[in-house]
Amino acid sequence: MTQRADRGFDHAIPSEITPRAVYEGRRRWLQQLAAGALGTGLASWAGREALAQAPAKGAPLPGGKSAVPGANVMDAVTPRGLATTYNNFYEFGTDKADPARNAHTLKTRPWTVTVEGAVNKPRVYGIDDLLKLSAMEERIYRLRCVEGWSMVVPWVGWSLSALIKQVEPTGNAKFVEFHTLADPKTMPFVGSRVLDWPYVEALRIDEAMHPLTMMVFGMYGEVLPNQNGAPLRLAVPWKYGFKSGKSIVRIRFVEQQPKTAWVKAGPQEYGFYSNVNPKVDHPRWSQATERRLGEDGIFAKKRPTLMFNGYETQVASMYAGLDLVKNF
Ligand SMILES: Nc1nc2c(c(=O)[nH]1)N[C@H]1C(S)=C(S)[C@@H](COP(=O)(O)O)O[C@H]1N2
Ligand SMILES: [Mo]
Repeated sequence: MTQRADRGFDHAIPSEITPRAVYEGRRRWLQQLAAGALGTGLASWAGREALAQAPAKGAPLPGGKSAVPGANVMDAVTPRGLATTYNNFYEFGTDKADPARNAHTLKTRPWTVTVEGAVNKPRVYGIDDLLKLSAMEERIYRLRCVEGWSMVVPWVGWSLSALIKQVEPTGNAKFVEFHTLADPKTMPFVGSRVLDWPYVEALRIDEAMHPLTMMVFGMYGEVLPNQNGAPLRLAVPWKYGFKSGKSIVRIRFVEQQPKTAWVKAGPQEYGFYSNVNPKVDHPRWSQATERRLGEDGIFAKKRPTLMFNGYETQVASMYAGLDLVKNF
């Protein structure tokens, strides 16, 4: 288990360095690590495919074609076996293989989502009501992790705006918080000090209302595997992956900008906005490039990271006049 350092959570944990990665390029790995080019657990994914057992197919959850502009990127889809075995879900452990190994204990029924705060119609939704709230769409989104890797996933769900409209936010609703489950009985790492649980993330109300902001119930045409955030998670494709909370239980509309779990863990490293931005480095590593899961060998060339993760046309106008270096 890793401890939280004063500067925030240290991603460079020894357990991430797989024997295969060490075998394949120990010298270059150490050089890059020393140069701060990796700084994270990046070297581990290539070995994962062989190490981890892809989960069995889940129940089918098909989605129709989406009419939302930018909803389908042309990039090759990441193999399902990688997207479901190389995960960040710290409630189940900090190693990329931990969620697939441990998340079978998560109970996704019964499940309710409390929607509250600055709304005219607060409500507690059962998961089966949420599944029917709007038509399921499949959307192929990029997800860029702050650690420097990325993937392309066919998510199944609908625009969060459908739910927001139903509860009628008041004029005081400036931000939306997403609280995720923190159950020490089923989530072995909720007792650890890695983060201040529950995992809370938040968006500005206009970001939450953006048609690309997606409430996700499935991936690859199936119900979400537990390790990917069952029974429902967010996908906010122009922001670093940590803004997309998994296993959401509470959505709260508030007036003040919330203190999110990652901002609490390291305000210098994880800003509230966390828009994917190749020009704003993480204090311990560059964000200029990324490694697409499953695409290359460990030490093959990386690809350049795109402004707003490639969703600039759709989202840039929301940040007009905002200093994106200060508001990182
Ligand atoms: N509850 C919860 N949600 C979470 C996380 C987490 O640790 N706990 N990790 C985040 C991070 S850092 C990323 S990159 C994505 C990863 O999603 P994936 O495992 O489906 O690829 O989930 C995000 N949502
Ligand atoms: Mo991430």
